[in-house]
Amino acid sequence: MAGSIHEGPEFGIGDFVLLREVTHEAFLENLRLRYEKNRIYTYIGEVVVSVNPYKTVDIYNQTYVDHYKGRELYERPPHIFALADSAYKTMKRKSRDTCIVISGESGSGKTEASKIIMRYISAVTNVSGRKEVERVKDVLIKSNVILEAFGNAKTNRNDNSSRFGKYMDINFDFKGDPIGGHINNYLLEKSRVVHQQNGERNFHAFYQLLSGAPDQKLEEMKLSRNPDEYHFIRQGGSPKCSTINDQSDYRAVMAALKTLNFAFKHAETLWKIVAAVLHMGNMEFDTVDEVHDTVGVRDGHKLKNLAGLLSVTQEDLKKALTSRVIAAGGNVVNKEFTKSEALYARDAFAKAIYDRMFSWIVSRINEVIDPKESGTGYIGKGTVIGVLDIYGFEIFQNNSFEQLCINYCNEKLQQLFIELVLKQEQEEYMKEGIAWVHVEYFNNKIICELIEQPHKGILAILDEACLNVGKVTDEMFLTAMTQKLKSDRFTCRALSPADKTLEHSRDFRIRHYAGDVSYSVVGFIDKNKDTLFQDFKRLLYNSKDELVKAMWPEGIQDITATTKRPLTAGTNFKNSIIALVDQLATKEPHYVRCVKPNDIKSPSNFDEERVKHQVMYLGLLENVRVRRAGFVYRAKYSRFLDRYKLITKNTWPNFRGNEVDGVKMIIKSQGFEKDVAYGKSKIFIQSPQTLFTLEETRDKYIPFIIVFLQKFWRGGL
Ligand code: AOV
Ligand code: MG
Repeated sequence: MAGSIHEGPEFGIGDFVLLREVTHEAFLENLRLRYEKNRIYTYIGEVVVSVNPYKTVDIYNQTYVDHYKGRELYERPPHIFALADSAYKTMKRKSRDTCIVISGESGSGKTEASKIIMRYISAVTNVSGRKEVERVKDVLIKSNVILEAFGNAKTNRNDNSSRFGKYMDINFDFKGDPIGGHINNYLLEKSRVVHQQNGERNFHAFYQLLSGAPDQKLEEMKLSRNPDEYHFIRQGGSPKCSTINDQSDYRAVMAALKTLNFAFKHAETLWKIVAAVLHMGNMEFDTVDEVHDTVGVRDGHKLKNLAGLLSVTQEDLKKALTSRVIAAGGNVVNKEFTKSEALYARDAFAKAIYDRMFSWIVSRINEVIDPKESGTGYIGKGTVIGVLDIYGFEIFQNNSFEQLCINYCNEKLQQLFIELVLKQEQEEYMKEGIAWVHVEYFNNKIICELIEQPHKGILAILDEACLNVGKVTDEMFLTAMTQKLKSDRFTCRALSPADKTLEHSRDFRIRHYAGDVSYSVVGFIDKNKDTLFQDFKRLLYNSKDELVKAMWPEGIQDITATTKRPLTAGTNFKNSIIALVDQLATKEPHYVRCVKPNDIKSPSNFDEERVKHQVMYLGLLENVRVRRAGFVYRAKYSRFLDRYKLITKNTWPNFRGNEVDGVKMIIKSQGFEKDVAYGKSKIFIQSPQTLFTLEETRDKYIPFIIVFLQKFWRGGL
């Protein structure tokens, strides 16, 4: 662990900027070498590249915390702690809001990275041991347990995949201690509540309840322990997952709910809602009137259970499941459902109730971690470090509306990265009075525009299709896209009568920065409209359970009241992502770029092709080039002097003159004058070789210095 960024050839090079040549081969070779030696972190300047080790690596303990605390990035071997420390120092010393943006595809290690960062911040703060601050830290960390239970699921890419986006601000007081936080959540993938692809699971909470709840509780909820009995959680065919222990996770969630001060009865209601969704999935309907094609609920017992769990009357529940009230021309009429309408309404109901519960959980956590409520007595919001951990880029066998949103979000973050990294570099050069050299960089702005442009983009065309009162089909939306979109990033085959049987005729394809993705339009209009009949809202608003009622305040509305059409799911998502990106742009950014070494979750397989693809689309090589375009390395004069003063007699042991003069003496003594530039506060070094030589010379002198110091301490000098 000891040593600087310069660890010796057997561990590869700690900063890609210092590679002797910038080629894909050299980049991959270095990444592979480091990965094989358990060096999972490597820098590109201040950006951390992290490779998922798929095994426990013992590099996060207290010794490591102490080793990185208060140090500069290049003084220690690359580590995510160094980045967390750098964000923390900026926040504390400059009182600047900072953020850490973690990106990479599904399963590359983003969520783990965000937790490691939080634990590091927790470990280095509150040195005076204030009880309230300890509590805040505990609450911030435990909130993850709850959010992951209700918002994560096993997918084919990741056993613990985040199915919602999360941006968490941690607020600090002037001492640099955490005093609270705030979470923004983005679009929970609620279609998972009613459907899972082969090999996948529903959200963890369902399995946790069935495995972990005491017998008596399950009995009260009329649930069996066997997940195969429930339609909504057995479709993926894999209720057991070897890396997950649902039983102990249930206990952890219960403990976390307690730590976060969730009222006991509220926690009970959350599990009742989970149970209600399970029962809902098994609700079946029979046609009772062939002529009018109307339905009734098949099993009265199931209806009774469900009504009990939601604290609503059986009568009202039955009505809402089998019919809806429509206001037409001032008249209110009751319209009975057909069988397929009833199944559709049931699924919409299940998704909505789960989604609303998730949002409620986030808002409740926000109340608890609000800096004003935290009990630390701090007034105001202090300074923040924001940590962004959002769902990674996804390409599944079958990609739908959710994948479009997720991938759009990744496009936006990539765009922000490009802009900020370039901008930051440019600004640094200007600030230091050093000339800037332009570097070509792939820009994905055109893909963002293809999706988000007002009136012209995919989401706008989708909204237009949803606005139409008549029956607009997904296929019509597809045709509208082919007619309106003019971009070489978009291709599609509109449905022609001859094509009807072909699956791909419902697909459109986008060339994303991270690869080509085919999306199936099936369900797009429905998912974007995201309607839930007022009948269900009213039903839940009338629940005797005060929490269920509080989750559905709009149920109070009268059926005849005219209301504004709510924004569509796509537009809502787009707005929230644009707001997020704007917010991130105001903060000083730090980046973690996560790489997935293979698709089989193996700790010892470095799949060159897969990694190369990620290195390419994450623009890592361009990142290195930008960084090297001018100078590979820069450091404050004082830091540089401290580190290298031992290599000349003139500066060792103490240099009393001006820092810049001291630095110039060192550079001159090694003959590197032509390879450096002197900025206002920093020295800039152009070639990696110069830095290597400086480091090697320093290493050579260290044994003499130790002997010197030993003599000094013994009074021999
Ligand atoms: P993700 O957040 O990037 O995917 P995770 O952070 O959930 O990915 O990582 C996936 C799995 O990889 C974890 O459950 C761990 O088993 C393993 N892993 C990742 N990082 C580490 C690490 N530093 N040390 C040990 N194991 C690790 V997604 O949320 O699917 O986009 O949507
Ligand atoms: Mg994740």
